[in-house]
Amino acid sequence: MTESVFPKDFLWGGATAANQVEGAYNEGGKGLSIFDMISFIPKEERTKDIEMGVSSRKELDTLLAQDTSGNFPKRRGVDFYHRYKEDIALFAEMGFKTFRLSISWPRIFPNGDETEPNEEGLKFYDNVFDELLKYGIEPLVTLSHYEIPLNLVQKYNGWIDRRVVDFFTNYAKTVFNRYKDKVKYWLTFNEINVSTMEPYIGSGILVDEVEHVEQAVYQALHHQFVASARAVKACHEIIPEAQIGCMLARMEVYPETPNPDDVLEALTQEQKNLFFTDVQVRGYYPSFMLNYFKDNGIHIEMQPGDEEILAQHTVDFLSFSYYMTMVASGDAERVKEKGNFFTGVPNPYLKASDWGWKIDPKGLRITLKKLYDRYQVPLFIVENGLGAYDTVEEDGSIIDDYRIDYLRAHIKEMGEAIKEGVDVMGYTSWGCIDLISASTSEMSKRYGFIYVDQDDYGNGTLERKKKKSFDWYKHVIATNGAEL
Ligand code: BGP
Repeated sequence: MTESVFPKDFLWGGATAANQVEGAYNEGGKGLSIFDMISFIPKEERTKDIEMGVSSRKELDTLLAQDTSGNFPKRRGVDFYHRYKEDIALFAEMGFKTFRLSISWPRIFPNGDETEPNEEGLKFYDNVFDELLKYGIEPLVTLSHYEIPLNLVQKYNGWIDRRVVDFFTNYAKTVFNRYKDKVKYWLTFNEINVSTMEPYIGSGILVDEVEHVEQAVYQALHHQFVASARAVKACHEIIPEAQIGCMLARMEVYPETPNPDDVLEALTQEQKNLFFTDVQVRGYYPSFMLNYFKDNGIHIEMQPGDEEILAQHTVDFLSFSYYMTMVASGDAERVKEKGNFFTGVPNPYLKASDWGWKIDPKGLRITLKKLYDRYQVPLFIVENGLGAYDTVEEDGSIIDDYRIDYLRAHIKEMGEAIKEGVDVMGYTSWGCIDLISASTSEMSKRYGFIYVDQDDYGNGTLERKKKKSFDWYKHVIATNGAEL
């Protein structure tokens, strides 16, 4: 057998988020979350690729008045809430060392601002963690994966209000205390940088209710940074042996040409992407960002002690999602190309997924090297994968060679980065079981090793089926990445 370049205790696994898999949106005492309000819009009727946001109270009220049995895919997920045992057994069969999931904040605090948690919600995750531990799978838990209780939006306009820091701290302490013997790996906010691009999803902000959107967004973000640092502090105090990380939607940006204007633009975009991890890993706002605030009339209101807590309670590791790379041009007039949350100019060297996301395995290696050079903390790839349409053959098989090719190429480059000295803790492929897409609410955009029988409109038996990639990944894990 070829020798593995991956560390012996490398954390192989898969990743999900509560709002995209659980369903049962109104069971077990759960309150509504911001994602429960996203209705499905078929591709032909969509005006933009990303349909994640709600911007006004009126829009929210209209959605609240709608029949809940209709078009709200994130409310139904793939029924993990009732089928977690079956799903975890399949993850165990693949040999997962870890499983990334998120706790739904409104399952624990239905309104977000009460002091007493919902016992039924706590019990659900006890059961899930017990089931994982039964198979020796380490839970990797995101505290907030686009999952703000709706009440906090309605009453406080989300993270703009400083009081939300206390609500979140109470939530974080509650789950650390409850699960201290079960969960050793934690993440604070999923893709924290999405806050500036999608304020409703990232920070629970209704933009129609604020005068200066950027001011509001960065103030909310400051509160999230403080809340994240407080969670790090509490986690270390309550579970000393635990490790807690931040989470970034990583965007590697290439300059289109060696023209210094393109290079400078690429660098500026990178700095804006890395600002979030600068604060969470280094513990302070970088000077280029302070300057940006000054130039744009943004004033961040800080309370005494904020700078100290950011500096003293930095994360143990940096985790990130990686799907694609972008290309920057110094010429702002050029045609913009779509990506997940980012735009750029076309890269003629790369192919794209059916959703236009550029496939770039080597970019993962570049990113790993760059992040490790900059921060010198362990890295964890907690999302990577190919969203694709799958076909169930007549004999029931699903031959997803395109997914295997994608993952193989990325894992290979991750191995190269490790060989070159980068400290990588683990790899959790996104959507290890098919789930509802975050950006489009489609079910047909599938990432899984496990197929779920459900269409974009919620029709289907929800039956689980192994795809060809299931056995492939099982072998990857069994050989600790030596055989891809
Ligand atoms: C990330 C999110 C995930 C996930 C993934 C794929 O941004 O953290 O929740 O869904 O992207 O995106 P999509 O579902 O839009 O294909």
